[in-house]
Amino acid sequence: MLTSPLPLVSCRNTPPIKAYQRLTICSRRWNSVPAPKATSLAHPRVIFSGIQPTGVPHLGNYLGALREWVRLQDTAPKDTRLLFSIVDLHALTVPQEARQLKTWRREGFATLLAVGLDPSRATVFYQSAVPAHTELFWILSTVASMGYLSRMTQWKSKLDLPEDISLEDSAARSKLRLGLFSYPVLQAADILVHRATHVPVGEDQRQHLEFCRYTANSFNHLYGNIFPPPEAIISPAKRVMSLKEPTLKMSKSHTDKRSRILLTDSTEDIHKKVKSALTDSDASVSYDPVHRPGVSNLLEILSHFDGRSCEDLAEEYKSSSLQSLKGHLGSQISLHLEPIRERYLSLIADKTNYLDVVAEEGARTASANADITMRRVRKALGL
Ligand code: AQP
Repeated sequence: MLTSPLPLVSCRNTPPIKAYQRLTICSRRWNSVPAPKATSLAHPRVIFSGIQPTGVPHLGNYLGALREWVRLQDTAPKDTRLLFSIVDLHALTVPQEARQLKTWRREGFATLLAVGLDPSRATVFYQSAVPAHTELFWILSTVASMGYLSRMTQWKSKLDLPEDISLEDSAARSKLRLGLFSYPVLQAADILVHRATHVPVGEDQRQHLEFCRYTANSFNHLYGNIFPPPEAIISPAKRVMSLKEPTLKMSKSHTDKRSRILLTDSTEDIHKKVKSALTDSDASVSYDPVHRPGVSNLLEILSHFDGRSCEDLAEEYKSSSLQSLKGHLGSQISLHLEPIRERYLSLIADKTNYLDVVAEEGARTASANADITMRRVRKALGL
């Protein structure tokens, strides 16, 4: 049993977290997301998801994934197994500077606890600490379809290549590395090694989940029914858009830092970033994602905190100004993120090795769970 040196982190029992949970849970939209259904009686429910340590998580990661993870943790039946990972091996699909990656891994881990993941309920671990992920990756790569992988969009967007480019193209061949191309196979291994039945992710990951199901079925077809086909749980905040280019998703790697709100931003920074969010020449407020993506993104973000629909919010702000919408949104975001930021700062400043202890315990539990799968897989393969 782990004991946190920081009372604020013990998320089930302390008032600050309770207050935060109330804020989260009071959203009607949020509550309207049905709890995941069990896929099969033969497979107990297992929820797995991960986040890359490619920078401090932002509002898109939070609304699209992390907040959902905490909601599931707090509402899932007791016999549901929960595993959440800092998927550091995925970060290597683009070149990384070692010292920077080391810092981001730790910051990412602290963020998972700061948002409310409770290590006494959920297993929180670094992917690279559980070698079964990479062993299964290799095994799945022997059944994964090259044609399917070549049609996926992630490797093209990471290399700034057009979506219709093929592997035959010389630009693709010279830039593409095997790790980036086969990233979805490692992601499938992450999920399947834990026999996950449900995977909470943002909309951008739906394609990878479909690939994972396809690969699980291919394996099961050849070697027996080992893997339950996992279902995606897509958060209501499907795609939070960039504050500077509202037709692109908010992302850790966008060059303009003002395009994203970090979970660790101060109230002042949040207000500044929201104020400088790109809108259009029309100073009024209306909800029209196609023609007015900037202001519509602001309304969408507000609706994820406020619980009302974007149309209702647009109606309310119809007769006031864009500036007052931005002011209110900045306050709502700050109010919600402030307790997370405080917990994050105490975790990062903590002089005991609490984060390392949680990570080691998480790695042990995750390895034990993954080893059950790998024993079945090796037996099925004759290894
Ligand atoms: N803008 C977003 N809106 C909603 N959900 C999002 N997610 C990411 N961005 C948004 C969800 O966050 C989870 C973790 O994502 P990730 O960090 O592992 O990978 P990513 O999707 O590639 O995130 P970034 O921020 O864009 O990172 P970089 O810039 O490094 O590629 C996932 O569930 C994802 O859906």
